[in-house]
Amino acid sequence: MVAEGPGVAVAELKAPASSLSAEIQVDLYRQMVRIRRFEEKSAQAFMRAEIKGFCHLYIGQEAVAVGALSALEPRDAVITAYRDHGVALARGTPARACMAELLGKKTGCSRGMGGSMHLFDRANHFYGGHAIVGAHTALAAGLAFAQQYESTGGITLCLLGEGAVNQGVFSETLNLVSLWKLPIVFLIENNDYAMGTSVSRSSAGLPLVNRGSAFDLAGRTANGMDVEDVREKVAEAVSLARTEHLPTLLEVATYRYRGHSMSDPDTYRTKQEIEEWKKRDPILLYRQRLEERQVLSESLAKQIDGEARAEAQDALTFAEESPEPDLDLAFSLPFSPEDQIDPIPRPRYSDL
Ligand SMILES: Cc1ncc(C[n+]2csc(CCOP(=O)(O)OP(=O)(O)O)c2C)c(N)n1
Repeated sequence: MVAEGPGVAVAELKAPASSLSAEIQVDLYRQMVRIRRFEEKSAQAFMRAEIKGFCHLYIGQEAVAVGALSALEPRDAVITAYRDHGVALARGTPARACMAELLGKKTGCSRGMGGSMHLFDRANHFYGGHAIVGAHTALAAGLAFAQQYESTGGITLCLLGEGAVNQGVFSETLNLVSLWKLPIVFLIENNDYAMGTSVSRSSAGLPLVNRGSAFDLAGRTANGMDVEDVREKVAEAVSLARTEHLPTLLEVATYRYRGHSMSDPDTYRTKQEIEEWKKRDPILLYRQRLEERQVLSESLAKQIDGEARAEAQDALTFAEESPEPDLDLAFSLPFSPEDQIDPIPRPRYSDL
C-alpha cells in the first residue's frame, strides 16, 4: 500500500492555470533539477569514499525546499536538520561550496568543519544544517525572536522531519513562539520515515499538523510533490508571520527515494511503495505540467538538465582539487574569542 503523508491527501497533479510568470515556473523547475543532479553526484562521491561520514540525500523531496524557499525574501532566515543539501542549494549557497563541504575541504561553506549535516551560509541567512533531531527548532525560535526584537521585517522558516515532532523541545518551542507571537513558519517534511520507523508507528494524534492547535498556531497542509502547492501554502504562512506576527505549522507530504542515509539497507519498506511514489515524481510531473502550459520545451528541458549535470560535475572537481582545512581551526572555531578564557591551554592539533 502506498504510504501517504498522514492526513494529507497526495492528489494527482492537475495542470491548473498559474499566476506565476513563465520565468518563475522555469526557475522552479531548474532549481529542482539542480538539486537532483547534485545529489546523484554526491551519491557517486560517497560510493568512492570521497565523502566520509554521514550523507543524507534529498532525492524525491526537491519540491519542498524549492517551493518553500521560493516564497521567501533574502532577509528571511532558514534553518533545517541534517538533510540539508537541497535546502542550501535552494537558498543560493553555491554548489561548489556545498560539495566542498561534503568532502570536508577548506573551501566548503563551513570551512570543511561541518560536513554533509552542517552546511551553513550566513550571507544567505541559512543557519544550518543540524544533526540533533528537533534541537534546531529552538534555535529557529531564537532567530525569529531576534528578527522581531531588531525589527528586521524578516521571518524564519524552520524545516524539520516528522521524526522531530515528538522531541520535547519542539513542544516547548511551539509554546514560546505562540506566546511571544514570533514571525516563524515551521514546515514538517513528512516523508513518512524517521530512519526505519514509519510515522504511524511512532506518533499519536495524527495528522501531525494538529500538534500546533494546542498552542493556537495556524495549521496548513501541502502536497510536497507539487512545487507550486508548497510555494503557495508557504507564501500564505509567510504573509501571516510577516504582517501579523502569527506563527504557522505546516505539514507537507513528501517521500525520500533513497535510504535514510547512504548506509541504510532500506529493508523496512517495499520496492513497490517506492515505485508508486516515483510515479508522482516532483520533477517529472512539473515538467509535464510546464510542457502542457507551453512554458517549457523539450530543448529547454534538455538544456537545463545539461547545465545541472555540468554544475554538479564542476562542483565535485572543485571540491576534489580544494585543500584540506587547517586542523588547528577545529579547536578555535567552536569558541568565540571572548570565550577563550580556559586557563588550561588547549592542545594544538599539530602537537597531538
Ligand atoms: C536527539 C536525537 N535522537 C536520535 C538521533 C538519531 N537520528 C538521526 S536521524 C533520525 C531520524 C529523524 O527522522 P526525521 O526527523 O523524520 O528526518 P528525515 O530523516 O526523514 O529527514 C534519528 C532518530 C539524533 N540525531 N538526534
